[in-house]
Amino acid sequence: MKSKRVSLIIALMSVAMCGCNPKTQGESSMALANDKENNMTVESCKENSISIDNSGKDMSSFASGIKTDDNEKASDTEFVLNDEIDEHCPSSYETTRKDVTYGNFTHGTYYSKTCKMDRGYSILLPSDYSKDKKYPVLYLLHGIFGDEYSFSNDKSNKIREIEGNMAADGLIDDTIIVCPNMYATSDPNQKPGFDNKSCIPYDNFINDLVNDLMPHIESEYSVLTGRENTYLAGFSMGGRETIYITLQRPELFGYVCAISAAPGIVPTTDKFMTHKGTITEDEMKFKDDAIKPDKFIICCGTKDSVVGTYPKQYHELLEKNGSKHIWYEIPGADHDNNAIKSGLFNLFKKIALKKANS
Ligand code: FER
Repeated sequence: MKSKRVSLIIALMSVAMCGCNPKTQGESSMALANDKENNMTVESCKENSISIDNSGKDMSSFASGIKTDDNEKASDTEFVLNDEIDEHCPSSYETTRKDVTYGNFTHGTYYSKTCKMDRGYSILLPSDYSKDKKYPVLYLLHGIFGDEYSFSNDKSNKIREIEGNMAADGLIDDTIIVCPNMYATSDPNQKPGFDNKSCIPYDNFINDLVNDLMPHIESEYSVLTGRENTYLAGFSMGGRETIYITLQRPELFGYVCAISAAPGIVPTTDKFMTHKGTITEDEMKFKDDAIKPDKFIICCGTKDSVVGTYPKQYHELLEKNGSKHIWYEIPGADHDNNAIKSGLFNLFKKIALKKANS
């Protein structure tokens, strides 16, 4: 697991070596490394933007978090269903249990009118998925350079275990988890990168999600519809789009969690690039008459080496603009699976509390 962490650190160093961003945030004090050892190649570094050739390189540390040891930072304290946030996912919910049959990931495609092409998604279906039942749905968005396999191929995020164990304990109903490809471009040759043009498809995902993917899922699978049964979560770039989508379409999602959200919703410059932003700081809020999510969680690790304190800044902006949400920090977590597990667990815990009270 250390090798992945080292490769992310080296990757970040190669970006820092460009030295093109004067205003940086949360930079680590790392020694310079030989370029040849780098896990990704910095191809150009001009006008505060960096293009990175990600072809064939392992970018999974961005897409689904830095890998950590199983159960590292898991909490052993006894779980109590209440309205409190548990900073870490309790180990009893992220551990594989012998008596639980977990859901399985499968893959599907849909035609996207937004992107004018077929697009893929991974979908976690409960082990006893049946057309005779209807299930709530969580849309779970990956990080930059990711795709629909980022979460399903990474066994250390414990998505199956957390959903399966909480359902087995009767805390939540069996829930379908859809992991889309969030890069909503109509140009098959366009690739993600740390520059504004390469990020447009991420901000375009809202159109693909609402107009193409959600209708597809609702017609192809036995799902409950409506905001009470429709949840949204995302990690890093997926966390950024989770916040953006929630502010634009708050009536669609009852329960939302943005984990370690990346910068760029509002204008800023971080160590990777200068972000034009999609909305202004004043627009970072729900519209006055909006139907809002029941719970809107924003969280981040206290040791996040990639997005630093940007999630906290989103929280502060939302607070300043009077938009209700829950903010918490995950002690000791980096840009990693401890943050993902914590965010997912607390999202489901809020859903569990609603179920218990209904
Ligand atoms: C950035 C910092 C972080 C950024 C994206 C990220 C597009 C995303 C990281 C991830 O998804 O892991 O400035 O700009």
